[in-house]
Amino acid sequence: MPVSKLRPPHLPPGHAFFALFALLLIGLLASGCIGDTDTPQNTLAPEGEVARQQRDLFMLAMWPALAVMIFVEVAIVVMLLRFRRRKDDQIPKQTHGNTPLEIAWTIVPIVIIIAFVGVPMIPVIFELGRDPADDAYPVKVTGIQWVWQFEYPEIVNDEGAALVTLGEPLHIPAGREIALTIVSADVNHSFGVPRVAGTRDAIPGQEERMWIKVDEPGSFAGQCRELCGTGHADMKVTVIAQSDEDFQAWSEEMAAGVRSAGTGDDSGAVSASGSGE
Ligand SMILES: [Cu+2]
Repeated sequence: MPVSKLRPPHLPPGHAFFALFALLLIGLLASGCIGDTDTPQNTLAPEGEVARQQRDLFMLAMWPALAVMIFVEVAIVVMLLRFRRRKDDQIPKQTHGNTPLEIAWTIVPIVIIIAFVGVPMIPVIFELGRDPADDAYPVKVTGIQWVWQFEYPEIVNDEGAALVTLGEPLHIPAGREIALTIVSADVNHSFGVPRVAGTRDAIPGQEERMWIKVDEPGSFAGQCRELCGTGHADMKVTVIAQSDEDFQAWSEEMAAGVRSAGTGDDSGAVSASGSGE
C-alpha cells in the first residue's frame, strides 16, 4: 500500500475504555509497592548492614535506569507529536544506517554503565559475599521440612553439648557480626529475613557461609523462600537481636537447661510461634 494511503490508526471506543481500565489497574497494583516502611518484610527498610548495602546496590542500578526510562519515553512522545505526518506532508528522504552514530550509541551507554554502576558495585559485591570474620558469632542454620533448626556452638551445657533449637526464633547479639553456616537436612530451602539480609539457599550436601549484622535490638520476620513442599508456607523464621547483656542472659538460661538435637519433647523457654509480627 502506498504510504499516502496510510491512515492513522484509531482506537475503537471499547479499546479506549479497556486501555483506561488497564492503566487504572496497573496504578492500583503499583500502589501496593509503596506500602508502609514498617511492614515486617520490607527489603527497602533495612535494619542491618548487609540489607542496607543490598538496598544501596539496588538504588544504584534503579535511579540511572529510571532516568534513562524517563528520557527515552519523553523523547518518544515528543517525536511522535512534533514530527508526526500531517496532511499533504511529503515522504521525507529515506536513510538507512549511520555507522559512526550506531557505534557511538553502543559504546557510550556501555561506558556509562561500567563507570557509574559496574565499578561502584564490584567492591560491595565482594564485601557482601565474603566469608564471615573469624571473631563473628557462629550459628548453624539447618533447613528441615518445614522448620528451621539453629545450633549455637558457643552455648554449651555442663556435658559440652551445644544448644540446638527447633522452630524457635534465632537469637543473636545486636551490633555484632554473625557467622551463619546454612545447610539443609532434606530438600532445597532458602533462609531469608529481608530487613537483615537477602536470601541464602540451604542446599543438601552443601555448606553456605554468610555474615549478617543487625544494628539495634529488635525482632525481624522472615520465611523460607524456596518452595520446599506442602509445609513451605509455614516455614517462617524470626530473628531476635538482643543487647549484649540480654543475649548473655538468654545464653546462660539456655545453657542451664540445654537440649540436644532430637529431644523434641522439650518445649523450651521460647515459644515456637516463629511468625515475627
Ligand atoms: Cu523450606
